[in-house]
Amino acid sequence: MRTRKLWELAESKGSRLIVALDSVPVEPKKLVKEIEEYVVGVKVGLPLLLQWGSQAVRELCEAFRGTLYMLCDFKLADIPAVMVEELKLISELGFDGAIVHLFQGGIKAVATAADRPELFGLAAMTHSESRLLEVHFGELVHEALEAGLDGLVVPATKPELVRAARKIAPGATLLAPGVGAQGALPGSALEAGADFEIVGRLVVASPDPCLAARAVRDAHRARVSVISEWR
Ligand code: 3DU
Repeated sequence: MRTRKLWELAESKGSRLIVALDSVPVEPKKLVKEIEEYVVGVKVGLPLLLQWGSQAVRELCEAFRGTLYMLCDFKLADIPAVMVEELKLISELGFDGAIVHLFQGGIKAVATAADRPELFGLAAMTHSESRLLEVHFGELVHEALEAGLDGLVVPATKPELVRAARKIAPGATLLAPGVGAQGALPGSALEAGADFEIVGRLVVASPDPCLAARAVRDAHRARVSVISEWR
């Protein structure tokens, strides 16, 4: 099974938390060291890359890929030939997985590339203005499934879409951003059927990221035990 590392970390650390690193106020390695105990992985966004540079991203992957799932979110949505090249470079930086858009089409060709990281297709977005994607939600999920992607990104702020994705793709690994700063409560997306919650500013912009990460991890633990009693 792909995403094995992610699930093994979830099991061994008792965590369903992936922290989104976008604008980070301190040196990324220092921040990740502080929260490492409570998270299964970190998601690296374009603001971090642009602020700190690709060498810092490479060093971050080198430092933590042994203990964390390293997820890349560079908002990829290009023609297949360019995406294949981007994903090869992302793999070389040391990432385990990458988030890709689906609306541009051609993801099947991208997914067949040899040197690619694990791929999570973005099926819908968290903000209310993202109507055009939402109209095609079911088609985007099917596009990802047909291409054999490893998982989906679904919005915690729209639990009905998390539930729908879980129904259409029962075996997919579902990652849900939108918790904290964007309004969804920690654990709410897990309850709707997601497997992991992606949390950024609630942790990263906190005066005490370590404490914030632990609080979210604990909220997840409470939900996961209730959920597994249901199943
Ligand atoms: O709002 P936060 O600070 O918790 O960060 C959420 C992260 O998830 C951020 O990196 C953003 O780029 C990403 N994301 C969404 O917020 C919503 C989506 O639909 C997809 C990705």
